[in-house]
Amino acid sequence: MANYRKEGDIAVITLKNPPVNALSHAVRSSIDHCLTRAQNDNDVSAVVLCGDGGVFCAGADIKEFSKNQHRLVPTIRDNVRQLEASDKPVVAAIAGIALGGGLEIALGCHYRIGNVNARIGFPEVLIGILPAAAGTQRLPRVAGVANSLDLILSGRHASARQALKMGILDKVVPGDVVEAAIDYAKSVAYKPVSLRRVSEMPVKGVEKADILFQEARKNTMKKSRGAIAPMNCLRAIEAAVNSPNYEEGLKKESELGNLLGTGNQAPAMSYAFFAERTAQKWELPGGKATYKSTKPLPVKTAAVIGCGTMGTGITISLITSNIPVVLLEADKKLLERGLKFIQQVFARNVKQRRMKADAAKKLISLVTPTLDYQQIKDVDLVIEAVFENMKLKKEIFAKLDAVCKPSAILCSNTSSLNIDEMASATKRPDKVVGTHFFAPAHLMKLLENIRGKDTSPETIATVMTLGKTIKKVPVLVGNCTGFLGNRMHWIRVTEASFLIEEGCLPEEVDRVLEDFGFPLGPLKVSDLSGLDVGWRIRQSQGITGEKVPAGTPLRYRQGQRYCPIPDMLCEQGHFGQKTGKGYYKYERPGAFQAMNDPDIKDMIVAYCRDHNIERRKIPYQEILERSLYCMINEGFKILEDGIATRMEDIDTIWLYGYAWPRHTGGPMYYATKMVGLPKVYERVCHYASAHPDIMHWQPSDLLKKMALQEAATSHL
Ligand code: 3H9
Repeated sequence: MANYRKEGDIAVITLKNPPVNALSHAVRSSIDHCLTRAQNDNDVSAVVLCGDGGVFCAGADIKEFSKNQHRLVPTIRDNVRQLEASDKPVVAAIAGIALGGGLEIALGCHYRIGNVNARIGFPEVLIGILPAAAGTQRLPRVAGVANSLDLILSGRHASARQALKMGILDKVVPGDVVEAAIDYAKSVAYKPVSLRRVSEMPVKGVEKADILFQEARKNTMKKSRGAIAPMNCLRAIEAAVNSPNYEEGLKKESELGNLLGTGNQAPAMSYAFFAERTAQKWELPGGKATYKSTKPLPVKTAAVIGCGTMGTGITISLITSNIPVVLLEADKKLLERGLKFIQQVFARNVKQRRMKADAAKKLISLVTPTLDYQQIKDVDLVIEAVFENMKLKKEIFAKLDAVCKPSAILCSNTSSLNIDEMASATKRPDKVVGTHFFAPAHLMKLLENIRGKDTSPETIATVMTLGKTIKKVPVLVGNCTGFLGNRMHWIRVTEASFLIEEGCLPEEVDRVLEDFGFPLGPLKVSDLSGLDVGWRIRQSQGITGEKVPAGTPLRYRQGQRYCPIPDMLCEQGHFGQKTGKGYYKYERPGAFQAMNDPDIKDMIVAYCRDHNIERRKIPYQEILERSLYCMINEGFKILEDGIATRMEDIDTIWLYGYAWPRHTGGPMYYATKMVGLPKVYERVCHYASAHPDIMHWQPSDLLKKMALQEAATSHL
């Protein structure tokens, strides 16, 4: 758990808990023992603390939280105290990462040396807690208030260079950091450590603290959207400044930390952390193949077909991970426009100092633009990203099949169309797969990979691995209309249109969901992604355009209730943000800020009047339940159908593709752990009987089964 060895008179303590040296109880106990041994050994003059496997430490073992084992002594705080109290200088040798509790124990050491590639941070806020092993009290003493607010509230990782500038690291070295730390330890071996004890240092940057806190509070309130950890982190940093001494600050940190530790948001966010990782461990239904049993093919070169918003975003994602891309487009002007967009994105990155100009130039040079299919014949993988038209996509897949080398994998970026139909245009259906990126593709983390009926495990392994390589969160799903994400999203948008028809205004629906924690309500999201997209799909399915005689109360399509308001908007050119009008109005086409539109209100009210629909005031709770439970019910149907194999897959897709508020874990976690399935099922049944003409309210059998099971066990 932690190794002890001696290099001359330097004791070297190496944390050993692969893969990230998390501070489990066993590791913490080992640190305690090793440190005591070093203290008691008269031949030891100084100590180096490092991590095994090129990693210093990723912090507390998050798996211990649900079992409360993180409270067993010695705690991380005890480790920190013991490190600091040592009379012999302790030098932290940081390779790889020092995160959370890992950084806290480093701050317990008297000196910190990092490797050039080290990353440092306090990501606790992302799992709903705060750096409660004195991190909120010690960082401001080392790096100042402004840097502490930046790191602790964002959870971001700072580079070694940044950490050096902030004063967190004393030195950054290019080579072996342990060797460097041993040399450093020798040089400070007999120096007194009292001046190096962080708890005895004053907080830095207190002069401007009031203004910084004021600003941080304003931003945090705006951004946290119901998550309570960010504000508690902020209060803990304030306590470092305002408490009479270090110990009092620590008490406040404990109080705030305990509040988070006993609430329901931290477990939800820890679940989300592991759900993302579980989702990447894909398996086929029935365990026919798994990520463990299947080797991916190498992807050294790729091609992207189509130079629109998606194609260019995908290209940027690939080249950013050093995968050369042949970018193919049928239209020369579009190709030029796409290339210009790619250049602009990198130019912006350079301007914002996210990368150096020469690095950007090198990455842009990885794009080979072309109008000629012959240029893609040798690539390992192709991603088709043309617009959503099956006929066109099938033509392209037939062409790709004819041109590309036999081992090449053919992917489609479709957001809803049938992968098997595209595969049928080729002689290699085993190598056809869906890779659904989310717009903007170079920024959004989710990659929804869709397996067709013939897609081989090797092809699946390749696109799942590719997802990780290009720093996305890949999730594997089955093939159905809308796949997993859009199938659920469309249901919530449809339900929103029924709510509007019955009495809500768009802003009322959106406000409830924004209060719940979404950055944008479903109707603002529809405006953002373009109302015309769904309209064209409905038109192609022949379910729009029919005029309804005035006086007819509600409209039906194929026996189901159908709300024509979204179609009416499109008929009037309201395509959303891009046309400057949708459910909302915008200052100009493309502007982001949605404004309530009195004309929309008039249009909705007139429509209801003309069709004898009596509008009513819909209670807040009903809007919330109907908006969430309809899609949760669909989530259970998706599990039933085998489109997803685990709840974690659904939650990960919603967390990363649709900005589901992380502090509630995702739709399935929220339903299962926060609301309770018996209650969700009861409300779904209630809405099913209130709206027998809305098919999506028919309760899922799986939901029913699990709810009844839970109700039965809770009565035992
Ligand atoms: C804390 O420290 C609280 C204290 O302040 C106060 C306490 C009182 N614990 O992500 P990867 C596992 S809170 C347990 O795939 P990467 C992970 O599940 C903690 N397990 O690799 C995965 O397991 P598996 C603050 C952990 O290279 C494997 O390691 N720290 C932990 O893409 C590989 O992970 C954090 O929040 C952990 N702390 O990224 C850091 N960390 O192979 C959270 C990882 O079975 N961790 N695992 O699926 C991370 O951000 C990333 O995992 C890291 C590596 C950057 C470290």
